[in-house]
Amino acid sequence: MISSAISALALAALVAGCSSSSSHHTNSEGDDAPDLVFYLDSAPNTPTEPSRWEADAGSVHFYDDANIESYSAISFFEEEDALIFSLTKPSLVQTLNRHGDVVFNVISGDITSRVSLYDAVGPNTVVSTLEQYNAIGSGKVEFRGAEVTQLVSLDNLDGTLDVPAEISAGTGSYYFNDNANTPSVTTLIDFGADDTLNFSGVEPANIAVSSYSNNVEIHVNKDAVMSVVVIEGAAPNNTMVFDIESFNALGVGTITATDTAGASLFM
Ligand SMILES: [Ca+2]
Ligand SMILES: [Ca+2]
Repeated sequence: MISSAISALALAALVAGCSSSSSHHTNSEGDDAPDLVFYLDSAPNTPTEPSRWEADAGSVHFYDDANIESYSAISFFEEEDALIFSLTKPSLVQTLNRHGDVVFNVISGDITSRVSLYDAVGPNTVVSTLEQYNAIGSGKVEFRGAEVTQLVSLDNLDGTLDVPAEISAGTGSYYFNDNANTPSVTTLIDFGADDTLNFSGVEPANIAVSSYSNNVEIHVNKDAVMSVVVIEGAAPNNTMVFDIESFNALGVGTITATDTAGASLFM
């Protein structure tokens, strides 16, 4: 389950997307609440083309799940910002100064999460441990131990009825959002008790739920715009799933829905 506070953040982050261009503002309360939250694992990335982020819109907190491989680069990371990894500190965290960019390689098992803070220090500043970086006072890098909910929009995965987009929720905790105003076809694998699927911009009459073999299929028809999600293997043998309530009763994850005003349905 996910608290409404987190889902509000989730939607805000989904809307804000990867490149923050909002105007400069400071956190007027003067507390630790950030102005913006970004989830580094949510954007496409490769070792050679890291996802790019900016921390110049007030206080920005970046979350990175160390159990999900990711390569990210952050510009304008400064005193009021934080980079928060989801694990308690794993045995291997490499910290290096590469020509003024501070690079963290967080290795969890055989999974790497690399974050580069562009132009974070002078080219000759010695930064070879996490503690040395934090002592500089240019933003905090922390390991908080809590799993970070991954936010994934199902509407930009390019799935079609012939070739649905396929996404696994097997590693980590996921919050999937499917906007009823954008067509999409998605297969979810390993959807589990720590995962949530939300349909936004819907009315109850738009949603049809059915099950066949062990799969659960949700069709959302909003003014002839179709969003289809197949949750593989979610229904036990001989179990009928025919609406959102009967799906949620299975205990294999949560489906929620919100109308165009953002109000929760079925709650
Ligand atoms: Ca990661
Ligand atoms: Ca959709």
